[in-house]
Amino acid sequence: MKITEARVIVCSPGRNFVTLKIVTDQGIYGLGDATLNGREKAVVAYLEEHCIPALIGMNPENTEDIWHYFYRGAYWKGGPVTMTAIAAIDMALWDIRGKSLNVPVYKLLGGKSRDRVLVYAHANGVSLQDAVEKAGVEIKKGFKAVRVQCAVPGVSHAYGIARDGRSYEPASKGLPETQVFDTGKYLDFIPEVFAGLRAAYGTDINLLHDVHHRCTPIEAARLAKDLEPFHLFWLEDPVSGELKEGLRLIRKHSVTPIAIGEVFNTGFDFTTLITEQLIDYIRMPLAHGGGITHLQKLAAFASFYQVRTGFHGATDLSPVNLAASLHFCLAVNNFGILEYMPHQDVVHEVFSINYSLSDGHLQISDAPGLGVDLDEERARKYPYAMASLPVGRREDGTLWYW
Ligand code: CS2
Ligand code: MG
Repeated sequence: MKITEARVIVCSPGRNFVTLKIVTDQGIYGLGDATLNGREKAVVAYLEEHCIPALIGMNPENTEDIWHYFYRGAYWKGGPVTMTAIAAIDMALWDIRGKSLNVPVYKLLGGKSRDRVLVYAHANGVSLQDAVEKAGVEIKKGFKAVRVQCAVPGVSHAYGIARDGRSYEPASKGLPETQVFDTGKYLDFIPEVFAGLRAAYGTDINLLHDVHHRCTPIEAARLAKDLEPFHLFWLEDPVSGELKEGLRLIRKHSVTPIAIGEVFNTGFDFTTLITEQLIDYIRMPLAHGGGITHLQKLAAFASFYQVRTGFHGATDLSPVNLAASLHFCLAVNNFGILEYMPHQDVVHEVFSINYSLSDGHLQISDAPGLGVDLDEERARKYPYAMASLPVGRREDGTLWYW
C-alpha cells in the first residue's frame, strides 16, 4: 500500500477544527484530528510544509517507523504543534489499518478490556447553589462522574464558567480576552463548593475539579489537603505542568488523587511524575500527544506504576479524536476515565459519528477503522475564523496562568 495524497481540511462548525485526510493507492483513506485550540494554522503549516511532502509514497502500514520518522527524525523535536501534527498522521494511519483489515481500531489494540467507557460530565455554576444544581442535572442524566467548576464570589470571571446561559466553550473569536484571577478568594471558596456537593449527593457520585494551572505548589498543596474530606476522583492541573517538582509538595500534604498533562505533548513529560508516583492520571490526549502509537507506550509504562489514563476531551478536540480515544480506552487495561463535553449539533453536520452515550458511559460501534467521517462539501460551508484562548491576570494586573 502507498500514500498517494494527504490534505488538511480546516472548518469551523461552531468552532475551529483541523483534520488531516490521508489517501492511499487502494482508495482507502484515514482521518486524523490536528486541532490545537487557538493555534490551528500553525499545525496546518507544519503538516503542509514539512509532513505531507514526506508522507507521499510511504507505506501507511508502517505506523511505527513513520511515527519515529516524524518524531526522532526531526531535529527540532516535540512541542504542541509538532506533536499534534504527528498525532494526526498516526490517527489517520490507524484508521487506514482498521479499514484495510475491516476491523474497528480497538480490536487492533488488544480488543475490549471493558464493554463501555466511563466518562465525566461538566457542571459549571455561576454560584455555589447553581453549581450544586447543575451537578444534580448531570447526575439525573445518568453520569457517574461530574467535574464541577464554580464562579468565585468577588472574582469577575473565573475559568470554566459559561456566560449568558450558553454552553462553556474555552476559545472566543479574535485576540485573547483577559480573565482575572484571585487565588486567595478561590482557595477559601472551593472547599465550600465540594462540601455542598457531598451534602447534596452523598458519596456515590465521583467528583472532579480543574485548578487549570493557577496555583503555586504550596497553594495547590493547601487546596488538595482542604479537599481531602470530600474524596475527589481527581484534582486536575493543580500547578502549571512546567513545574513538575511542585507536585512533590502536593504529595507531601495530601492523598487527593492528581491528574495532569492536558498541555503535555510527549511521554517524556511524564516519566519522572510516574516513576516518583507524583500523579494518578494522565491527561495528555491522543490528538496532542503523538497519537495512538505514542500513548500506547506511555500507558504501558504507566501501568507498571498503577497510573491510569484520564484523557483530555474538551470540545476543542474533534469527533475524530473522541472516536480514537474511545477505541483506546476500550482496549487499554489501565484506563481510568475519559472527559466528555458534547459537541454542538452543528459539528455533526460535518462529522458523522459512531459513538453514543448512555448511563454515563460512551459506546462505539464496530465500524472498521475509527468509524467517523467528515463531509468535505459541508465543511466548506463553515470557514475558519481566528479564535483564541483567554489570558489570565491577577487582580493587580500581573500576567498569570489562565
Ligand atoms: C480544560 C479545557 O477540559 C479541560 O480540562 O482544561 O477546557 C481547556 O481549557 C481547553 O481544552 C483549552 O483548549
Ligand atoms: Mg483541564
